[in-house]
Amino acid sequence: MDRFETALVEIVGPHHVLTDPDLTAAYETDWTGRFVGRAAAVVRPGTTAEVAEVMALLSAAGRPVVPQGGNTGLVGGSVPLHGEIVVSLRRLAEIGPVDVAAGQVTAGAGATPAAVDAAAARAGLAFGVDLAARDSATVGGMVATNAGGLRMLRYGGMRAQTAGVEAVLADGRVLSHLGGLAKDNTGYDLAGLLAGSEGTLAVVTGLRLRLVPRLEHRTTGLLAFADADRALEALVALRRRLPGSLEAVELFLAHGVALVCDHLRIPPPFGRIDAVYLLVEAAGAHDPTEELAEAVVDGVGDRALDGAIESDPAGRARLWRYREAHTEAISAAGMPVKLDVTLPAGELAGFLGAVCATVDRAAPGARCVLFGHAGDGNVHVNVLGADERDRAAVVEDAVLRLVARLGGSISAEHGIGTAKRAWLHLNRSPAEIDTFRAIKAAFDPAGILNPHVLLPEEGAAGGIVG
Ligand code: 2HG
Ligand code: ZN
Repeated sequence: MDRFETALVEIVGPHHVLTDPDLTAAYETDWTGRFVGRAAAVVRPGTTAEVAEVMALLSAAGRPVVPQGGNTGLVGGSVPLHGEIVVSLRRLAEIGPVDVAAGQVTAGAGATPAAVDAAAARAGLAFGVDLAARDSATVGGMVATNAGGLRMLRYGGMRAQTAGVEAVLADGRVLSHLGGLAKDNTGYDLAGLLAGSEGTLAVVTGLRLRLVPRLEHRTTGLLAFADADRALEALVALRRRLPGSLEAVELFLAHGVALVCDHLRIPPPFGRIDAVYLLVEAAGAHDPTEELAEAVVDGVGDRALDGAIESDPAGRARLWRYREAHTEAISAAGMPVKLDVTLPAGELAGFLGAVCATVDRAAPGARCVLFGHAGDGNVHVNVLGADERDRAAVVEDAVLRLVARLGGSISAEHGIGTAKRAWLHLNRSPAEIDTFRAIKAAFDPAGILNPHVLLPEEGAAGGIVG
């Protein structure tokens, strides 16, 4: 063990500095298996004070760091691709008592959203962000990437849930602003800035999270359509008719359902595979089943080919699995190239109709699977059979340029990570990127925090195809 490792061990204890490749492997590969690195070491501090000491040591030694939560990210932003030291925040999982009066809770960065929601439930409240990785993602990682999830439509994403933040600066100083006051105009909104900063500005160690009322009555509907135009017209009608109870409107298509059905060995909805599906969830203090049924009959009408509504947990889960199993079913079929984009509402149908042809031109024979959060205009474009490096880059370039031409965002909710940094210029002007660099330099002058993430490489022309 060298002097540096000995110093780390003195801070966090011998069991929490990992260098054995068998032990570090899980921290070095992202969920998709597409981004694989090798960490100089994995350090697992157990308190904010330990994170501060670790950062002071790493900063003095000029050692680059990748902060890591649940490592469920999809853009290569939390793995040590350049031999960095991984600082895992998972042990900071403590959740404080729910402050019922404020409707808030203080949680360690390593708490999972499921654990925060369970704590909130005991006080009759809920955590407003829900996503498929609810048992393995961490709230610290979710604020670092400003995760969106399944209920973004109703409650907003992680930035909206964050009433305060505690974070350790690169040099080990601690920023702590966890009071959660409803009104607090005392200068820059550092919590808002850290949301979406992807570990490049500071290491998030704790959060003051807003909670939402726990709505005990929930109803889920699945609707099948012959095309995207009709599905998106139905989305507009449902939003209009369910302003107080609509919680999610999710989208998936024939090729995704076919993969899910193969993977889970279940029959397709309504006994056949249709072109486009919307999964709709309404929730309220009173049973919204009738309201949803009326909205479907009167608002959607014969635009839909078929539909089902389920209110009991087992029935709802049966409908949700067609949507939630997409990521897993796609990964079971190969190593996907993942794109996560938002389109303006008026461009969504056109994009859904055009993007797979764009993928096919870029990588003939690749399989294009589309699904996502229709209510937010957010499409997950997953491409199978294009993971070979050059082929992946050509697909990414073609799709992201199409998105930018249509006025969309090249990263809706997964972040930029290492995967999308070459294309940041499609959405952000030189003046914005210069401002990002100035902010980065103010927080982390030595540039040791996630140095290969988010910001384009200095001097890079941007994109890979002219
Ligand atoms: C989801 O909406 C996640 O299920 C994952 O954002 C998306 O696997 C993906 O591409
Ligand atoms: Zn998503």
